[in-house]
Amino acid sequence: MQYDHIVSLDSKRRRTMRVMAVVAVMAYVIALAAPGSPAADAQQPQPWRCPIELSDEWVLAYYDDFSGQALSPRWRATAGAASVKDGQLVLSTEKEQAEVVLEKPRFESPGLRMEFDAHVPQGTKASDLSVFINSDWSPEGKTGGCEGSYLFQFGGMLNTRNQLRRTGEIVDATVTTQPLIQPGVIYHVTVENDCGRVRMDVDGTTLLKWDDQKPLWGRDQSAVGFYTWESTIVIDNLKVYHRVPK
Ligand SMILES: [Ca+2]
Repeated sequence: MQYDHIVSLDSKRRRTMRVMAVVAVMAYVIALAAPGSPAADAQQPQPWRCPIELSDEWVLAYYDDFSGQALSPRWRATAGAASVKDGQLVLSTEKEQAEVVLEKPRFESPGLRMEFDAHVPQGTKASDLSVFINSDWSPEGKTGGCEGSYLFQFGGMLNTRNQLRRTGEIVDATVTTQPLIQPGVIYHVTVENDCGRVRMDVDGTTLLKWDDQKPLWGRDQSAVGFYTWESTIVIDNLKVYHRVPK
């Protein structure tokens, strides 16, 4: 009888300990999954880390106010027509796409930013007041500059949506339908790839942003340019900045 009592006590103690162990494990798991815990943070996609340390400040690498009589030979129209008129770059096409690429210089840093003023002339059709950076374009290449790049489409698809294309693929998370291009309005546009943090601002408001886990950058992804579709776009006061290695 006494023996049975001892067995019963041991059995109860073991059950209690098992319950306590299960509770402790559950509490540990819950704590690990809590927002801000190391485990929860590890589940979040981490921003891509630059392989080289870059300057904190943005350094002006190229400036063009298109004040010459003709378009600088640095620029090459790869589709449609590009020219200088009234101190501005005019890119136009009546059919399908128009594109102009800045052949030199190229921008190899993983920190790259372009800023410019742009508009579609009053009374004309608006579609794609668009710009690309980190393009793989080369004079010997067979594809247009916008295809192997980050293409920021403001008023893309016949002025129905804004979106980012990465090497031709639409990044669904960036698609919006407002604001769209109003012909005659001059916009100040900034596009940036800052070590994988990709964004487009129009008049100081962020139109799209997206974190790329495998950012485009480097010598083979270093061209920039402009793009439109069945439209005319006018560009001025272009500045290209980069962050330089420390
Ligand atoms: Ca100008």
